Amino acid sequence: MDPRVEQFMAQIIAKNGHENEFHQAVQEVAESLIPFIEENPKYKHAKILERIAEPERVILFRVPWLDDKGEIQINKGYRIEMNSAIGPYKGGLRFHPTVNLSILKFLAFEQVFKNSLTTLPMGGGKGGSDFDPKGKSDNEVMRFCQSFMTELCRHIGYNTDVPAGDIGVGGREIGFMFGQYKRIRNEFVGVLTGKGIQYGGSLIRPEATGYGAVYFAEEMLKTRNDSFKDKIVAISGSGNVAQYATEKVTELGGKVVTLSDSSGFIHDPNGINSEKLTYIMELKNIKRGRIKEYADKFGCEYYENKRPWSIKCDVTLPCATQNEIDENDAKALVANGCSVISEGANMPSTHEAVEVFMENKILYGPGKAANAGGVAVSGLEMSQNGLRLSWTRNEVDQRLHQIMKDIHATCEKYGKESDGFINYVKGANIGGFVKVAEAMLAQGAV
Ligand code: NDP
Ligand code: 2IT
Repeated sequence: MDPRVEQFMAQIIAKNGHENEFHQAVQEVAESLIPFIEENPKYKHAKILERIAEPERVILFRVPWLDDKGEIQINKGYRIEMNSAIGPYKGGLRFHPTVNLSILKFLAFEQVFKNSLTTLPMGGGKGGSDFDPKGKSDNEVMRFCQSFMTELCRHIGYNTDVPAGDIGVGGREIGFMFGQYKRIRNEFVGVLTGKGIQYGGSLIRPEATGYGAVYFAEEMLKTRNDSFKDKIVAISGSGNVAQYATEKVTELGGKVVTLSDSSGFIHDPNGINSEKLTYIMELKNIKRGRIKEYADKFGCEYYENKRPWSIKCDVTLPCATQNEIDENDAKALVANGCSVISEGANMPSTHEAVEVFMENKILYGPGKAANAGGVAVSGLEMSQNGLRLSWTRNEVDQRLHQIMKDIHATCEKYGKESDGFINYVKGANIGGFVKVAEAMLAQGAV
């Protein structure tokens, strides 16, 4: 490791205990940025990177709620307000039993760079709870969301901090939280994004992250005069991001052959066409069932407790969770001929996996660039709420598409190496950093 990065990381580790995921996210950024900052001493003197790595505010609270048996349950609630240099804090809420401070700080840290890359005026934040929505009734989810928002509502606001969804938080949860916010604060404002279309949501927001990750992959393919036509695509996850990534790949002529959940993955060599995707959407969004049921219905293979990275494919879209591709998975993907990775999930590849992609000159789009389409359309939802009008599907989709093209161009600008290879990690990190750093310089030591 570069000794300057090592020295910087020693401070981060000393200050942030055992927060391994946070260390991992900061180190990846530091590796790109420290050489750049050496060439731009104004950022060094103002300690911009040191400041960016410290949240402006961390809010931790108790979330008590009554289950269907009348028993009190207690969860932790969090909101990390990471950076507000270029706009109100913005970022999702995650409800999953693995949620802790390390996970949310890594997500909030990445969000700062991602939101800057979108070109929209949004700072970075993230929040959530260790609440597990799996197996809970709609009433239990509602009572939990109401209790969570009863505390959160005093910390957020449409000019302060605007949460949205992430793992375990979709339209149902956003609806319950919006209702509670409105009831307590007595104001109808765009304080959350990912809202239902009847009460201020944006068309294309549900599709945005998955579509965006595919648009980004398409731009990467274009640099090699290639396209999605006839490509075999392996996708992980089967939630919001995975579903709409599948839809867009199929529309562009590619064939999606895998999807997964935390229990295992399905391999359908015939491809997950639109009829099969409709089944998955019903299974996952309404019945809240398991992906195994797809294999039973359509007669394909199901691999229990396995991830899809052993399957031969041309393009990989990891759309489930952090660190789901390790070094061996990365080697298997490369050995099987995969040459494009576009991350729908946040930090799905370990540090070692990324090294494998780099050594093999894979077109590797890191999450903070590739999955920025979700928060970009959240930004467009905020704009529409501010204007008190709604744009058409086509208008929002075109804006999303253009934003993903622009993010690709930014990555190319800052990440192109002398041999022509585009280092998207470096490009995204520097490209996201510059706007935030300039704003922080202008605003003084705050
Ligand atoms: P969903 O809750 O809709 O779906 C999550 C999917 O990932 C499910 O299939 C889930 O399986 C699987 N999964 C979750 N945790 C694990 C785990 N620990 N191991 C294996 N599989 C797991 O979430 P989203 O689709 O919204 O989010 C997916 C990823 O995309 C996350 O990394 C998120 O941060 C990122 N992202 C989301 C955005 C958005 O707009 N929603 C925007 C940008 C990034 P199971 O049902 O079994 O838990
Ligand atoms: O990781 C992410 O970018 C999100 N979960 C979406 C955040 C948002 O505010 O739309």
